[in-house]
Amino acid sequence: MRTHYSKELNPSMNGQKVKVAGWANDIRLLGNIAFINLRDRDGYIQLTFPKSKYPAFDQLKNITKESVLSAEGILKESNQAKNGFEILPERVEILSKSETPLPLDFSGKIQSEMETRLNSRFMDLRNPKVAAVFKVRDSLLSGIHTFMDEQGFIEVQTPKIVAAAAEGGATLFPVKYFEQQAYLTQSPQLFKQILMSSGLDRVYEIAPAFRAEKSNTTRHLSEFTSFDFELAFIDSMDDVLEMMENLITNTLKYVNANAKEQLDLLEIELKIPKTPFTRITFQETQKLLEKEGKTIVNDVDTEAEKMLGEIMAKKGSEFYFITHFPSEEKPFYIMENGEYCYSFDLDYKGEEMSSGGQREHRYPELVERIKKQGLKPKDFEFYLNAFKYGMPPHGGMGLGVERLVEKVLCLPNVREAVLFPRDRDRLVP
Ligand code: AMO
Repeated sequence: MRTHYSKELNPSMNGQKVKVAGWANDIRLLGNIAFINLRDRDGYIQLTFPKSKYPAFDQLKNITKESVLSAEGILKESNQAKNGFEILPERVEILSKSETPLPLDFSGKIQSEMETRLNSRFMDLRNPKVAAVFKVRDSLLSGIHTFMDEQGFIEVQTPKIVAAAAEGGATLFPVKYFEQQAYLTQSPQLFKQILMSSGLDRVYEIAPAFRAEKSNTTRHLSEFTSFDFELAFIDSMDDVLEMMENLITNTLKYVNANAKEQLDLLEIELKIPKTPFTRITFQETQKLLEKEGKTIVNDVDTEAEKMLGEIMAKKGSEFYFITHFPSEEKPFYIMENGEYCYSFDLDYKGEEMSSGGQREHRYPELVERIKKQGLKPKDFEFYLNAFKYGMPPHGGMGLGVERLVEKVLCLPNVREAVLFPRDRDRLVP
């Protein structure tokens, strides 16, 4: 239906016949001339209709704002038009007439509530700045795929309907699975670990994960995109941390190189962090926060995360690892060493992006840890079997893709980084 997208047109094509298509972003009907500002995926095109040259001039009044049009005509260089050219259409076809009034002013001139915007997300996304978020997200995911591929990881898909909780029972969504009780997966954790004993010793997955988060916050979703990797034959947790920081820097470089236009539109200057990222232990974190009057016991709560973000920003670190959490705080699959365990969180500007660690690969120790956490080894038989017949030392991490997009683009809410967010109150659209 088109010969060119807006981006592919320029004044040097003066005199050329072109066909364009898109939405009627703005319509101005004057006595002897009319203008339609046509919007497509990449930008805007000015259609100019002098009454004397366009026989169907009177029919232009039937076009409503946001109707979908195609227009064929001659491109003409013009100093008055924004892009330095306009199109003088010979023919315009209304492909889909828009109803009025519109459910949302998506132009950004009037600030709409997030709820209103999400209710009419199809229209909200017609705002180029809103759409740019998803182009950056796409670029970020391409960057991740590129890096993982270069590092010899294979991409896998593991089940989303599962029989056991990987991350504790509190946030499980139950599913009736024929005659059995099943759940939506919270994380591919158990499966990516099982794969470490299979010989596929570097795997990654980017897939939905589900958490029945009871409270509505700006950083929690009921359905999020979990990017996980698992790496076998590691000497220590440091191997995972190094992979992680290379992954982050390479991915951000990729985004800078491939989504420059969108970053500019969103006025984001993306800084590439220096490696190695700062590493602080949980104990050191406790001390740093204590100085600021904040006490943490076993975990870094949201307030503490934010405070730590400010402390680290002053030291020039946007990305930093918190390592060696107390053993009882972290899931059974993490390897412990007495009081603390080989686990880490990767935080970015005061928010947790990822957590991971070295896993307990020794069967007897793993069974002990499961029991210690009040769980039944029998419920994890399918997982534990993989540890009985040759399981290499391994580690890995899980990262919330939406949280990374949120922080990279300085968005006020994680929902801005999801096309159709799912939360405590939202199931449609
Ligand atoms: P964890 O539970 O910390 O670890 O989750 C990993 C990362 O996933 C993101 N995340 C979320 N994002 C949005 N909404 C949510 N409700 C939500 N829950 C988690 C966060 C978090 O850092 N199996 C381990 C990972 C591992 O050890 O490999 C796990 O799932 O960014």
